[in-house]
Amino acid sequence: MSRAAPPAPPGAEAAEANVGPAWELRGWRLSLHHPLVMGILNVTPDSFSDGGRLPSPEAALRRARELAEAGADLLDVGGESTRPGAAEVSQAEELRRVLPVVRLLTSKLGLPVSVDTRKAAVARAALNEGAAAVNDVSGLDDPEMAQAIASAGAGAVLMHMRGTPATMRSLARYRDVGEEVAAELGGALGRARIAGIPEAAIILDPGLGFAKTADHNLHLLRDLRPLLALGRPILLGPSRKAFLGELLDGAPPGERDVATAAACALGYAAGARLFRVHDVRAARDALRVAHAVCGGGRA
Ligand code: HH2
Repeated sequence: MSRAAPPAPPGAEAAEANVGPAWELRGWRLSLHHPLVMGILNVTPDSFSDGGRLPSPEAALRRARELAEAGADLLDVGGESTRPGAAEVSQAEELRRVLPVVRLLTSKLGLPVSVDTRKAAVARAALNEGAAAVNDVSGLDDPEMAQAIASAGAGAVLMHMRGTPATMRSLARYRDVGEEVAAELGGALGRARIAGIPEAAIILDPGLGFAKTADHNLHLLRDLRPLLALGRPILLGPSRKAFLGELLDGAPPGERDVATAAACALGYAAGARLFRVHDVRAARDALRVAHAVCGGGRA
């Protein structure tokens, strides 16, 4: 008796059509034929789940090695918490936190490093220290950011949010969250293209938790088709976020890694290809299962 092939998961076809073979970032080529995991390295005193854990560049390097060992494909270094209500960090302070860590990681680790920043000056300095990509949660809000990325030949993650971390909560109002996030992210994509950032360098992110309610996050995880229609691979950052805590009867951030892995697997089935997480091993394992179930074979 022969079995019918399982139906393709929603988004899978669109994902295959537009991911292209690889994400190209400053000489690195990360294949998108299997899920990619971005390990989070927050060098902040106040990040919502891991603030204050990495007091020195050496501690950051030790943590980076653990993330690499667990299977991270790249590492994302951030010097500013963007949790809801977070205060802005000065450029000088962000540079002081981020640069020594980027310098150490790019010289000691054989993995690409991205810098999580909204400031073009911080991006430029990190790129000078060897960072391969910029992860901009503001979607190129700083008028000099697109040029900073383009002239370095760096990769770009363009995330959707509204307002700033201080104001975004009140801006979580949508008629159709998927269509509106895609339309607004399309503006950032246009700015990237005009600045000359190559297509193969650009990744899009709906910004889970950024000007989104829990229901908006669930809707986006369920249906990424409007974003996939923009024609670029999708990154998701569900890691330890409050909407998972709500689903787990108020579990604290440190107890949300299994839920994060589940969200990654479902996001993969919906068409996302990159995942920004704290617990790399858990996400990696869940994504290997998702990849095999979706017909991609063994990752
Ligand atoms: N989420 C956070 C930070 N950067 N970047 C992208 N591309 N996508 C995300 O969803 C995303 C991101 C917030 O999480 P975290 O870094 O854990 O916390 P904090 O902002 O408090 O440092």
